[in-house]
Amino acid sequence: MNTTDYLASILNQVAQRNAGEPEFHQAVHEILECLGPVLTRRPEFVEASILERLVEPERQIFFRVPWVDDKGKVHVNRGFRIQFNSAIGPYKGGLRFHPSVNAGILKFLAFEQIFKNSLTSLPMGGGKGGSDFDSKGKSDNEVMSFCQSFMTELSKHIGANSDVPAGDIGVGAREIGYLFGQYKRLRNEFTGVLTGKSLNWGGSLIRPEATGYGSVYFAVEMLATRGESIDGKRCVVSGSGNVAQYTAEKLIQLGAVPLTFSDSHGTIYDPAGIDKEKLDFVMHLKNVRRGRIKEYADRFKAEYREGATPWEVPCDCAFPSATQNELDGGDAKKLLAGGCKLISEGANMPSTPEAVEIFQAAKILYGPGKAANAGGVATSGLEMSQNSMRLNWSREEVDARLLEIMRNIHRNCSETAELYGAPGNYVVGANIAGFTKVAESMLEQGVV
Ligand code: NDP
Ligand code: 2IT
Repeated sequence: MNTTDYLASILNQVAQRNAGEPEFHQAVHEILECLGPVLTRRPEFVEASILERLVEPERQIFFRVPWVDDKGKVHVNRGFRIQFNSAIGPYKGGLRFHPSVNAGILKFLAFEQIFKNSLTSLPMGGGKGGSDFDSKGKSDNEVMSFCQSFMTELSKHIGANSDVPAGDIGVGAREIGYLFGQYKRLRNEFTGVLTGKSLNWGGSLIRPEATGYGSVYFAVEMLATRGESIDGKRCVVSGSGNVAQYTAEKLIQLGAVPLTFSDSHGTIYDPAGIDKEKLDFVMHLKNVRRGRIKEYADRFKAEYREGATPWEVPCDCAFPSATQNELDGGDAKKLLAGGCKLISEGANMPSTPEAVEIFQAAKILYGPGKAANAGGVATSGLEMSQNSMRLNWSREEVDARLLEIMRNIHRNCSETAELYGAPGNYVVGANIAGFTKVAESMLEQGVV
């Protein structure tokens, strides 16, 4: 069988075995379509059935999460942990709490995580978990009740040396606190079993900022290849959660001008630019009061676009930082028409395949999520190191390491793309570089 037919047969098998999971198929397709040239150079990967093994999670854990609301009513959610690949380290990846969560979404996220974690150069395998729990409108007490029940089951399957979860959509400092408290109570162990912890009890400085900061550092590196800087660039940002907030913070620090935020209800557009004071308002609104982004437009002179995304706002750079498939082909065309020259993906798989194709055809700078947003998990890796050593690095030290890691990822992606005849193509570079390290490790460890 030639390489094209071989890759098609694997994709076909993935589609059949994982029916009704379009996001997982999409993530596998996006990786596999880059791997042809690697398989030609490295036939031993085909002989050892590396791909057949890679697309099958090592372990999937599904469980019931019963919990009691403030009125005494019992609810039941679903809990998941996908332990996808442990070739290069303990499973590592976030927990997502959102009503849209199902096995297919978490498999796509865990699969992406394998290659992202490989790119960081730190020893972390790929995993992801979460629940269809919706924290919107729930009291802190209800969120705690849910988290304690969720961890009661999850605690049987994780550990500082086996699987180390963290945050993702709907899981921030509050949830990590409740989850850690319950783990410690069940196991009578104070370990680095979660990352994104509070600074008071084993967290790392810069972890909250890391995904957004890293996405901007990656953008800075991409711009440098064209002799440009981020200073003065007008930027659109989607989402208004952890990643979006710290993307905006770093943009402001570097002299760029964020223009938008969004949430699942709509987008705010501030033509005057979002400055530090306005960002502080957003952080309080979203992290403390847990309100809607619309309030920004009530507070400052800005436009609120109900039901809209930020992609029609003219800009130099775009930072999709909300969720998967939030930017489609039509949006990609709008961005290009508005003058956009760079996309750095803070979210996981935010651009549809059509959008990616349009960006690549236009030869603009396009940094795929698994490279551009790897700063979050990389800093989780640094948190694990600090926990193992039982010490804390300073803010400057962690930030310097994050910056160095993002520069290395950029260099690795660029050099790999060049080596495989696709200069400037960060999709090819990230997928091949991330894959090769994992595939070699699997080969070295035998058939497991
Ligand atoms: P948060 O929960 O802090 O924020 C999520 C934001 O995205 C909110 O503004 C939310 O709006 C919006 N959003 C979520 N789902 C949808 C949807 N279906 N449609 C429109 N908007 C939506 O999550 P994070 O900032 O942590 O995560 C954002 C993205 O970044 C995700 O793709 C995540 O996987 C990725 N990521 C996160 C990392 C991290 O360290 N946290 C690391 C690497 C990637 P609303 O409040 O209305 O739901
Ligand atoms: O998608 C991601 O990389 C994350 N949600 C962060 C994972 C982590 O373990 O810090």
